[in-house]
Amino acid sequence: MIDRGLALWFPAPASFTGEDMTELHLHGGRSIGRLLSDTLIAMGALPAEAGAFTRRAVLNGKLDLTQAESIMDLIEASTERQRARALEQSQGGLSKQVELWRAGLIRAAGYLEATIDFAEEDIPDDLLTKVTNQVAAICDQMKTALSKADRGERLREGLSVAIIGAPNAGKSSLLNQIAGRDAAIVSHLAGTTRDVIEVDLDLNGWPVILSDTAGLRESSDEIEQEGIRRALSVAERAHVKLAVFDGSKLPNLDQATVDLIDEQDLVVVNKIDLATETPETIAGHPVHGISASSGEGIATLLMALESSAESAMSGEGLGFGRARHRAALTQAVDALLRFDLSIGVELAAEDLRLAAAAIARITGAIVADDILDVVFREFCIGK
Ligand SMILES: Nc1nc2c(ncn2[C@@H]2O[C@H](COP(=O)(O)OP(=O)(O)OP(=O)(O)O)[C@@H](O)[C@H]2O)c(=O)[nH]1
Ligand SMILES: [Mg+2]
Repeated sequence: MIDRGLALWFPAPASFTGEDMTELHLHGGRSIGRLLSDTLIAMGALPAEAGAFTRRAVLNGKLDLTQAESIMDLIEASTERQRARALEQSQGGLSKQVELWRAGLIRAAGYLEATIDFAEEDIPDDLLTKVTNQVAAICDQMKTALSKADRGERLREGLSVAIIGAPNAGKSSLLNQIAGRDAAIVSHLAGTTRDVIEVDLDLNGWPVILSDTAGLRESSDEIEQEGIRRALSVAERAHVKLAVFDGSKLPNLDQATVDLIDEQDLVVVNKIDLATETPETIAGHPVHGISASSGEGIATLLMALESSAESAMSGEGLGFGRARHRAALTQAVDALLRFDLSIGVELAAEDLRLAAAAIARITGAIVADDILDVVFREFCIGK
């Protein structure tokens, strides 16, 4: 006797994995769990590895790989839009798209191969035109999907936004004001922040990772230099930068910050309580006047950040947002760009088959163990 509990029996094939399964529900004490698993292992059971259940579901044809990935995305979704996206993918939308492309390519290859035994003059002219047009259309659709893959990836992982600016501009105060808590140390001493401090935000369902960084200046302090190096590297990788200027120093603008402003960035003048006159634009960008200490102007700035997030992550057909999907799509597109009837029908058909095989790896219609390992490594145990 270990405990009193509940055994739930899920007979095949309607269970999650498609196999006979039993769940044992016991009281949550650690010693109960340990004794139960020791007992089961002694009886010959094996402990589950990461993603073992979903992997079985895939191998038994209950789910394809994109649906398995969407389960992981659902578990990790922290905002509403991430959840909705993951749920949509779990319903098999990606798989349908991949299957349409794959079936189209296989059919086209079949048509070409059927003409191999024909004398050249017997091949209907419009057949070759039809195949060429169809291949071009599929290639265009794949290129469009590839061009949207970045947006899909951003939605899954969150938009990275870096706060940059001169020391004392009020970057940490801004981070704290937005986060609604004292996440970063604020002080009147220039050069306070050294480490990069990250805060997760949910802007109306759009996931954003906001980073506070060290103030940019020449410094002889070794630790501060390292902080500035990190600040610049975060700024370089960020999707959007919030360039913060010190309103009390106007009309002086920190040139190092001005130089880092890119098209998609937002420009902020802080300490408007101390500023006499704020410029309307800096580096061609409209200026958001705020006071990080009082909160004035923050709501408007957040609305601007939300629309940046929306334009960076919204849209239809964003499902192919994993490195694995992108690699397969790129390979397929490469094969289709190579496709050329003038090199001979047989070789051309081979390129179509290569493209079909590449694309099939996305759903796992053709699946190798190493791909399964990559997908399920990220799962937690028990899923
Ligand atoms: N008057 C006024 N003071 C502010 C405002 N925002 C920040 N401060 C003050 O400015 C000083 C610097 O603020 P921080 O947020 O530490 O500045 P920082 O840009 O993070 O500075 P470093 O970490 O050194 O790069 C602190 O004394 C803040 O209280 C503001 O809107 N108005
Ligand atoms: Mg700081």
